[in-house]
Amino acid sequence: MKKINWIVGALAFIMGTTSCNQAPAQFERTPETEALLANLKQIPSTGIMYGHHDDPLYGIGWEGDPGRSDVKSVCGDYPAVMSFDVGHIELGKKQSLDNIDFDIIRNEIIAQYERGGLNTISWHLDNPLTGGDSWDNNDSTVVASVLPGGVNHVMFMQWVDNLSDYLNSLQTADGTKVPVIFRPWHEHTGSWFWWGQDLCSDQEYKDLWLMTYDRLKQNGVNNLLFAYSPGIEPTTAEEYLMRYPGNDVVDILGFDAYEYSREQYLESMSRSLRILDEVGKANDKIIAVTETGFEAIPDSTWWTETLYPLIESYPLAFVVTWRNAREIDNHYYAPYPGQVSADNFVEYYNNPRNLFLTDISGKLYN
Ligand code: BMA
Repeated sequence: MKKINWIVGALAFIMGTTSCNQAPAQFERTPETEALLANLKQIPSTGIMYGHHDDPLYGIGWEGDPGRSDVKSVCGDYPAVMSFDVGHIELGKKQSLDNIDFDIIRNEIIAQYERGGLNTISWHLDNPLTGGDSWDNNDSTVVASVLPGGVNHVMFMQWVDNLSDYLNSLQTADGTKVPVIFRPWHEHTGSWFWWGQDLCSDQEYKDLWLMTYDRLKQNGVNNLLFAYSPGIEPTTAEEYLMRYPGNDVVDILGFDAYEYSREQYLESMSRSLRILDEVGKANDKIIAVTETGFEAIPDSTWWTETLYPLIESYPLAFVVTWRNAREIDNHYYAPYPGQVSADNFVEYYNNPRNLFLTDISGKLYN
């Protein structure tokens, strides 16, 4: 044991002294994850993948029906990207914050991988200081409390360990780990989450990201690409990058933007896309609209007359719309059969530049 430690130490010393300006060690990714990273860079030359949060879990008027998806019911194909949330995995709970069994989420993540699609995961975790939820933003010492030396540091590391176990458990029957895009600490340029703009300093935010990244790495989680996704608050590339934790710990750049009025959406999307494109090119990163949508899609031509014209000229890998809640009235962001924008969604689907599962299956992991 001692001897091995000594050899490892000596090797680390030699490597440290032979290469200068070495970046922090990166994840040793699985081959499938490495292939995904390379393939995602090629996606924009063919089009933009469409994604939907919680797509196969539930929809309008149903929950847990095998193979069902509101998107598929409307256009005949699954989304290329499925987004999931692992809020409450940190607590060791059986169910997520949206009351879905983590075992079911795991099965759907594996199923989406096996049919050739992409998965992305967000984390609406609880507030570790107050015991409230992600949106409990009354205390601005929460981030500091989980950093080294903070009163919640030890507990928080356990939370990341619980998350790590789950991410490591995303495996097919033959033991292949499913690559996922992990999107932690999102919308941090707003102040509605406990890790938001007014709730911590720039340095505390970066430290939070790096600490999470390092712990996942130590725990052997090697099936992740990392996505950085502020909200629409940044007005310049500098502001977008104000809390950026670094090119070696981020693979995908994005932002989250919602429509509340058409004018506001056109303005914020145009600005955020311009900034994203600029920062993406400067840092050689994949870019994506990590969350978007118009709640209850009351606009019958939203897909082809609002969303598509905004995104079409940008080299985006994907655009994800939020969930079709089965438990909250009018909280949905993809159409279902009969919904007012359903026909228009089929038109969006028929545009060969909008990529769904059958367009990308077989092209992401090898
Ligand atoms: C929000 C809403 C909530 C949900 C949360 C996490 O935007 O959809 O109802 O709990 O996302 O999925």
